[in-house]
Amino acid sequence: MSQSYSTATYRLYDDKADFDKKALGIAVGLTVGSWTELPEVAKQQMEKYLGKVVSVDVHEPDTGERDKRFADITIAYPDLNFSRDLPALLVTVFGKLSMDGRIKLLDLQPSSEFLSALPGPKFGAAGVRDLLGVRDRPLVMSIFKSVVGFDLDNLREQFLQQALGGVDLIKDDEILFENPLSPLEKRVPACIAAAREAQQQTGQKLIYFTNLTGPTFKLRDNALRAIEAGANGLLFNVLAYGFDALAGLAADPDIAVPIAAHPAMAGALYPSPHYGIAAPLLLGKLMRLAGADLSLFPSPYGSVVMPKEENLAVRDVLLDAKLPQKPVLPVPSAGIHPGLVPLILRDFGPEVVVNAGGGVHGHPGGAAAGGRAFRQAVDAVLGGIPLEEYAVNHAELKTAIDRWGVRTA
Ligand code: 1AE
Repeated sequence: MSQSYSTATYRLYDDKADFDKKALGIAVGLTVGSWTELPEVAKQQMEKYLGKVVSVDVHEPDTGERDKRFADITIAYPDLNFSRDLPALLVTVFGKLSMDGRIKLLDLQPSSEFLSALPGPKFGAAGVRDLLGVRDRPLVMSIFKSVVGFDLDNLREQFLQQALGGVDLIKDDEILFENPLSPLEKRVPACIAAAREAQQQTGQKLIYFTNLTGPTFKLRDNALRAIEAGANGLLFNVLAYGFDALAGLAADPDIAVPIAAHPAMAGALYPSPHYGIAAPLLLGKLMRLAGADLSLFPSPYGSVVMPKEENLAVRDVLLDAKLPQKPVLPVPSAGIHPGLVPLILRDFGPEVVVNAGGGVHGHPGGAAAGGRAFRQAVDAVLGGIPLEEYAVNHAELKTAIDRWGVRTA
């Protein structure tokens, strides 16, 4: 039977290194440790555990700027060497190596055998749409703002106002943890009751992504407590806990609600050209393999930005039809306002969540008007009507445009 391998691709900067030698050093060093010194009989036994250099693509700068010299190196790792979980794969391919010079992990191509061990998202993009009964338009999400130090009545009212605006999804702020003013057992029922109240007026279903927090070993209990209290979605700060914590939650049959992955701390990992993990892998592929139903990440347009090419690469991997795990809803976020909706829909297409906090709550007419302005902006774009023209008969959109303007590029 032929052996299966998972591959990793790195970008390695070095002004004078022999990149072929470096690649061999990685392939051997991260698998069997040493090779040339082994006696022939040991080599035969160890061969199946030995990493292999797949390619070394050297980029010599023509300007003579030696610090820009790099190579893209792909190494194949025998699946025999690690168990079928993300921590084992990540530590194998980028454990000690992540600290060894100017090296960035660009991509992982796990074998189909490895992939088949990861169930991925329970709902995925289509499943979330099924829960909402919305299949024909981009979804709109609103983020709670001003949560710390606010009591239950205030949060309930904030939730109601957001829901009345006709948004599909509402997420807690990621910095809302267990606290005496708005404990999970009281906050969730209050918000879900507000969702029902709003639904009577808007006719619209809504998912509330309650922030799942607490020590790692209490996450499962806390998730079940939230669901018991009525939560129909969970927000999770994946990178603070690790991908395997998400994988455990997503695979748990008792946690039968969608999970939105927040990118908190991602800035410590992806933005450097020299170090860390590339955004499409970190916020795209790994989130999907671990089981996020929605993945949030900075957009190219708002207040916290990611270059557009990188951004669309995150989107591509979340939706890539070739991966066996269900596609994940991309949620480009941070500093989004209704005047950005044409750009978001142009670049991301219909399978996207338009997500805003300040862009909803900062609407001069309040959060309900803010939500309506977003829904109107989406309708305008889907109808092929410029926002300014649509705004003539849509007061909330008009006010939003007066406040934030319309970005065309
Ligand atoms: C990239 C994450 C965005 C997020 O969580 C958040 O709270 C955004 O808020 P606004 O839309 O920038 O106010």
